[in-house]
Amino acid sequence: MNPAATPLRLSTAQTDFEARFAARLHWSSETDHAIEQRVADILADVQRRGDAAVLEYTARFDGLQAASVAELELTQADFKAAFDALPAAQREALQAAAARVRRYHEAQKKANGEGWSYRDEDGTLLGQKVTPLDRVGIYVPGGKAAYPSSLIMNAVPAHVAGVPEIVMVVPTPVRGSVATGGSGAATAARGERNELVLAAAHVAGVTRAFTIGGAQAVAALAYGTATVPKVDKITGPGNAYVASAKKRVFGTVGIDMIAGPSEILVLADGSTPAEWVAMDLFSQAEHDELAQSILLCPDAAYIAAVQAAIDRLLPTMPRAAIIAKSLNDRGALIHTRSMEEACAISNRIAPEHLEVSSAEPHRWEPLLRHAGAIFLGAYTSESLGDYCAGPNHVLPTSGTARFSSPLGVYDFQKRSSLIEVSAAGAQSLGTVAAELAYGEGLQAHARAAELRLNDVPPMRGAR
Ligand code: HSO
Ligand code: ZN
Repeated sequence: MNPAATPLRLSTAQTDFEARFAARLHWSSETDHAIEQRVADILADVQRRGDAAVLEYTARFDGLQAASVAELELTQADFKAAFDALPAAQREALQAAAARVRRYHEAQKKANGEGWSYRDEDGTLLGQKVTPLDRVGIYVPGGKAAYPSSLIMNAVPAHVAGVPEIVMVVPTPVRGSVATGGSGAATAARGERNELVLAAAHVAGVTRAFTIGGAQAVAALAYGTATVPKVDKITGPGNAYVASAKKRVFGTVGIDMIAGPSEILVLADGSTPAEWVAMDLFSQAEHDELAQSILLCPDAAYIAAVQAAIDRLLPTMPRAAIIAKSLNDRGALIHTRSMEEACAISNRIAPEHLEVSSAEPHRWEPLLRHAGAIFLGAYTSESLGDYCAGPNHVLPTSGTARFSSPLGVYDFQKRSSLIEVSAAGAQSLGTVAAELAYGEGLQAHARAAELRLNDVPPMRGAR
């Protein structure tokens, strides 16, 4: 009855450690060919037929019948009504989370989201101008993965960046009629709205919202329809269809990362109560059977204590089955020779979430180079970061923290270079540019530079 969870036990001292460790980390994001094909067809259809195609797919896949896409639009008043209808504790929690996430991203904008410039001695001005995107689309999944916290994490940085229009899409399937054509649904049925998501839209600064989803919603945002405005970038998580659609529209619009299953790596020196660490491992495992929870620790007795805590706590968890499958298939408790070795292994994994569950986290932090987010000390449960500490919870997964960063204000801004050459600057730069331009055989370039020299030389290579 009670599912058991026994993550793989490994020790860096064992001779086959490398092979077994590599096998455990392996994860392939195989793209299903059939899905790719269907998505390509949907994208092309929405591009061709616009609203009519969006309506048809929404009826077919979500069972939601509407006479027009305009009928599927939600208003700010809908967000506000959903917010007002929540219990006070939930309203306050949403507001507290949004306020902390806003403050963090405002600091991020101040630190590295503003323009800059400098002048050469001859008066030439060089700089960089930072501007927000005009319009972004935020995909919010329907069903079990509809997280109001994720909406906050996507919309707040966009809002802080100064994006004037944030368009949310969120499918609201009619119960029991998914993919059946929706014949039983009433006209303009409202579907299964997630009130907490709408309330989060109220606190996060979403401007417009449509109750559409899937590849058809991504297509509507990327190409625009008569009703859905075309956006410049689409962010937010989604299922395989949404991920495939986002990859395909990339180039027409910007996209954020394509996230893999959630991951947590705990580096423990044995000083944190074992139950705390066990629950932190559960917290990511409960997201998804494919999620990965790993403990690295130099203390064998502590590893045994964590396993005992897992055994004790698992039966109390409503999502025990998902947690057990994730820990059994992908989890690991790894005994290392030292904390230094644990840090080195963590760097090789480059985890999405890294907890340094140690009495001296600042001793180890300088050794840690690759991680989406680093949680320092026993009190810093990753879960606090998921909701309300302030930093973004959209983080690079599957080792991509080696080369990428958390979602941030910078993802909703772009930079333009600024150049203003003075009359004096044109003399020195003109000579350099002309020399290189002649070398490339581009006479017009050379001449554009030379015409601005005080002493215009004869054009080289002229016939
Ligand atoms: N840990 C997830 C985010 C999340 N957790 C949403 C709870 N709700 C991915 O980083
Ligand atoms: Zn989480």
